[in-house]
Amino acid sequence: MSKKPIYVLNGPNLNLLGKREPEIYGHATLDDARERTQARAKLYGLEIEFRQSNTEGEIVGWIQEAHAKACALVINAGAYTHTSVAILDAVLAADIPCVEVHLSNIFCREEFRRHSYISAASVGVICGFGVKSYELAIEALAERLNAVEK
Ligand code: CA2
Repeated sequence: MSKKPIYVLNGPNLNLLGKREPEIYGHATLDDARERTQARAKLYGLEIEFRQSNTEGEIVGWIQEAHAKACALVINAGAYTHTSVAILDAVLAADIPCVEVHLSNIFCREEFRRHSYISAASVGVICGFGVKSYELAIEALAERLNAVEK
């Protein structure tokens, strides 16, 4: 099994999770998301590196870093999902499996949220399950990485 962590990267405004718009994004905070994702990874003997940034360039830098330091990516790029060719190019260049996640179901909201640049570089997309989306992404990657449940 790989000893490298899964990088779990979060985009703009996700630091507000649990503090605003609970009707869309739920009551769990980003710290709750980190804890639940970490607990799910631990079940498979996997490590995570969980980060959030409001800056596109910083996220691109972390994805570049992941190429050498991570075994896989889980990305909720927030609004950059719908705008960022730079993040798409970084994920393609990282050349490690990426799962795109969203808290909300982006397909039953505004039309502009239906298109994601990240999907083209992802092995799969999970959306609509709140923080559980992150846990499901870890499960999917664990199987792909052949991690054994402990
Ligand atoms: O559903 C998701 O996870 C999104 O990636 C969240 C983004 C949105 O732009 C995407 O279309 C879907 C927004 C993140 C903002 O997060 C907030 C959380 C709580 C309160 C306010 C914003």
